[in-house]
Amino acid sequence: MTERTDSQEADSYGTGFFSRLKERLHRRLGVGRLDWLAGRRLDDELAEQLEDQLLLADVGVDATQRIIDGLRRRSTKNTEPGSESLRQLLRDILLEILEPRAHPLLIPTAVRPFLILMVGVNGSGKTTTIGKLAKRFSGQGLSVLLAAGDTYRAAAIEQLQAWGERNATPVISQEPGADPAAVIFDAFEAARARGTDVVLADTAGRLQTQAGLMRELEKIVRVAGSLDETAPHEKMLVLDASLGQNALSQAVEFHEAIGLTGIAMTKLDGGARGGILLAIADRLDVPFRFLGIGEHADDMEVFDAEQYVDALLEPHAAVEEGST
Ligand SMILES: Nc1nc2c(ncn2[C@@H]2O[C@H](COP(=O)(O)OP(=O)(O)OP(=O)(O)O)[C@@H](O)[C@H]2O)c(=O)[nH]1
Ligand SMILES: [Mg+2]
Repeated sequence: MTERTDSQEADSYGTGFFSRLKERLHRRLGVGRLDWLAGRRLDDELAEQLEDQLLLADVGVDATQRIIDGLRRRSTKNTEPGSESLRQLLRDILLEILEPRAHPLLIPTAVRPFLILMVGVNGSGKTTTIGKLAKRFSGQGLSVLLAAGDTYRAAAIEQLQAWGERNATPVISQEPGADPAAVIFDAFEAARARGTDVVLADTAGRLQTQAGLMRELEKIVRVAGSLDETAPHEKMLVLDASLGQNALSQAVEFHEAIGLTGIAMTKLDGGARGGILLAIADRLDVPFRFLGIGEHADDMEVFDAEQYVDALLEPHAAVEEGST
């Protein structure tokens, strides 16, 4: 893995977000072409066609229904809806779904150490996202410590150590097979003793059973709470956006088990259509914090609802290539 250049690094801290997002997000992202809306009224045929496009983009049945219902309700007030007004209505409705979920992760100065517990199924991008966050926070002048809470696989500890070396960030780890709650407990105590600002705790994505994994995460949360009753201060689910509706069921399951406070969506540079964020936003009141758009340390953006909706509705998307 190679590090990226300084100009790309500057970009990832806020400027040029939209152009970078468009450039990096996979061209499949989006609901597809909408020019066929031109000059048409919202009749049943149009509603059905739009419904198909939303479903293909992973928006899911419930959120798609909500969007189409919203369009029907509002467009009846409009006697002659042209293409722009329908498109504008659609944009408004998507924004109304995503805007309430746009709360950036803030690290209050009064909370030290600030413990971020990263959870998610195997391969979703937890360890990579920890590396990206460590770089981001260090760049903001915060001291960071990593906790190797995925003790299920020896390689997981090594992978986290590699990220620690890349960012010059200390890593607290124990032997493979150790109790993850104990590792995170130790890391939190060490961070407290050293005056560290942020602890990023990795966890396993797979145990023998999914129920076992949820019990382990519940225990970690309990043990962290015994050190500081407000910890973990962030319980962040890492979700692979290319999994489509499976990402929604994962979000529901993790939220029921430990009560999530944030979501990082990864692999939006892959084959994802991106509508899954609408499905999740429609179902769960959990903010989207970050978008992962690559494997490198700088390939992450803060979620912005307006820019995301514009990326979804951009005509550059899949249908142009005839790939739906
Ligand atoms: N294209 C792309 N790849 C990503 C992104 N985030 C992570 N990956 C890749 O996805 C793979 C899995 O990432 P990990 O960070 O190891 O996932 P994990 O959740 O820690 O997995 P386990 O430790 O097995 O539970 C790696 O090859 C990463 O490089 C992303 O935003 N875009
Ligand atoms: Mg991992």
